[in-house]
Amino acid sequence: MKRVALVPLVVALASAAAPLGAQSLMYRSANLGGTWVVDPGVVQFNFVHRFYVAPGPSHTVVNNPTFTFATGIARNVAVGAQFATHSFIIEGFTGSQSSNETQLFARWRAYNFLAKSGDGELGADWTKGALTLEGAARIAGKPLGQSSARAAFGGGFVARVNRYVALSADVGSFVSPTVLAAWSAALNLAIPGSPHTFSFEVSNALTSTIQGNSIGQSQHLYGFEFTIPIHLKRFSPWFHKTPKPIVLGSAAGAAIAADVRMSNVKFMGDTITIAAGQAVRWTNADPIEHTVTFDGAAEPGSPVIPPNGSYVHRFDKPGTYTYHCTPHPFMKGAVVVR
Ligand SMILES: [Cu+2]
Repeated sequence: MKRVALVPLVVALASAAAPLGAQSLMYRSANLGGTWVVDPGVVQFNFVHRFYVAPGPSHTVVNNPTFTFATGIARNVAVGAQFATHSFIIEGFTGSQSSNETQLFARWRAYNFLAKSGDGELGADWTKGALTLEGAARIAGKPLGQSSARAAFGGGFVARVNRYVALSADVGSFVSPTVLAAWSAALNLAIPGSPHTFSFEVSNALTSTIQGNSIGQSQHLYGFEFTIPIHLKRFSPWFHKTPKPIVLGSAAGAAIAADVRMSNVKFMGDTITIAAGQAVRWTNADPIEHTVTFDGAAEPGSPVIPPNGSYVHRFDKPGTYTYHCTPHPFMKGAVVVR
């Protein structure tokens, strides 16, 4: 009964989290998968790095990375793989020569199915304002290399302090008195002007897989996670020669009194002076998109200017018009109209 009731809440979260795209650490704690599903045309790359320092005399630093690759294959359906080294699960229990752990998965909004090991996770979360609560019910076909299936449960929260900073914590455990619960606490950061999120983490879990996130170790591990959604359409310039020039905006019959090149992610000639009734032309010489966006919406500003595109705008009223590029807010310039 409870599970059924959770599903609509998950769908509600999905739309709330959508502006941040793919998997955001602003809506997920370190050891829970959340309810993210990668969009088609996007490859999600997440990198978790955890380490601990072995006791003396060696003080060896032992590293435990987990890589996630996933992509959307349809609306609300994603497939992917996680690869972890130094897995406790493999190392400790199966007697395998390799301590690498690979987890293949398919995710349908709200449900995760693990293809390889017969593990599964039902995830749900609930967001209200600055708070997200998360829950997960997991089943492991061969937990810890043993033969009988065993259930695990996890729960956690993310509290967003503002748009860019959140705190999160979670706990997950197999239903067993002999296995230590896994926990995490993290400071999560959204990187302004980018789709990336970053976290600093403390946890007692070695690897970020369903089983790894259900088994705690005696030592504390420190580390970070970096989430990178890669939009495949960004790579199209690799396969196309110089795009044809296009002109956006309009000089409305005015003379073009100044040209500003956008190159090396800068407006070249950051302050220009024109007379009222004259126009300015911006030309994008970079292989990436830019905008000309006026501070305080003093003028309408440009749409996205593609590589080799230009934007023309006429200024009728004297004044100082400062502007920036929306994807690259550190790109700044000013037009002085006399
Ligand atoms: Cu830009």
